[in-house]
Amino acid sequence: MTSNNNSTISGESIFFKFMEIGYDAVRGSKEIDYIKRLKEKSLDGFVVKGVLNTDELKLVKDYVETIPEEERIGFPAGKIYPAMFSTINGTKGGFKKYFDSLDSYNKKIQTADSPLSLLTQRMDEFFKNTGNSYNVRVPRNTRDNNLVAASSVRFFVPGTGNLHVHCGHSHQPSKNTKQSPPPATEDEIRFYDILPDDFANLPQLSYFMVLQNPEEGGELTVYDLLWDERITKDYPENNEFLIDPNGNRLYLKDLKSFAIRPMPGDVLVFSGGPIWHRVEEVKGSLPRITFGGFVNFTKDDSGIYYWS
Ligand SMILES: O=C(O)CCC(=O)C(=O)O
Repeated sequence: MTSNNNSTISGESIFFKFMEIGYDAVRGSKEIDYIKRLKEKSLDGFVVKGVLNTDELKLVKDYVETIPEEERIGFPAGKIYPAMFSTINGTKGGFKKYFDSLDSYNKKIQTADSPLSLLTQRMDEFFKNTGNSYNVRVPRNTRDNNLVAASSVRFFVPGTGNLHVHCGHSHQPSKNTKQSPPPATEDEIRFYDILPDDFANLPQLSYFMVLQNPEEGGELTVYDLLWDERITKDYPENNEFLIDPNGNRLYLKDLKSFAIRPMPGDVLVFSGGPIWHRVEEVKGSLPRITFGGFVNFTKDDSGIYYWS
């Protein structure tokens, strides 16, 4: 697929298999399981247009802008709400901090007429349609059986709003096993210790709905480079080069890449586990606002978990 710069997907060469579809077409047909196609690698990503219509989008966007500053959690690109599951990372208070943040989020989504409830229900419907042969679930943590967050709102703030090059698989244990021995105290828990037993760590997908695009920047750049345990970074924020298995620098400027810029109301799902990618710096006065997370499969491939 090649494309010009006015499209959602743009670049000189579109070297991965990406497609765009309307939400009505997805809802109207159960013949294609798009999520399964990503797992089977006959597709690398897809953009579903118009998952929220203009009125719904306005309602949701206006609402998320009222989320109090003190409830938003800082992350390198700006703020996130609620905290990400990965904040349970074996440091003191991580488990409590995560579930405190989730409590406030759950209250908001359980309020029937809350725009956040509309958004979470629509994302659930979205996965039941795009992954229609799977049993679609949000994971419960095995420590106290509470649901983790299905998605999070990400505010990419102009000035700091970029996400350095990464791929989902490099952030988690590559083996589909848990840490051993089990953590003795709450403070030792890492999020992957309390994932359900049938949760397969690999492969992982990324997804997000755009709620607001910035005036400039904020596009997702995907690189012609796939995860390999031996490809590393010298420090997490390095946004210039990776290090190949022989210790040589792989400069991003020398890699083939293309850009994806979904419109507000669209959802992008892609193989963000294996594909190295980054979010470009947000410019102008408007923050980039997305609502997203990850998708993993069950070990027997009968179900998918979506989570943040
Ligand atoms: O745009 C977002 O919300 C984050 C995209 C991303 O880099 C990811 O999901 O891995």
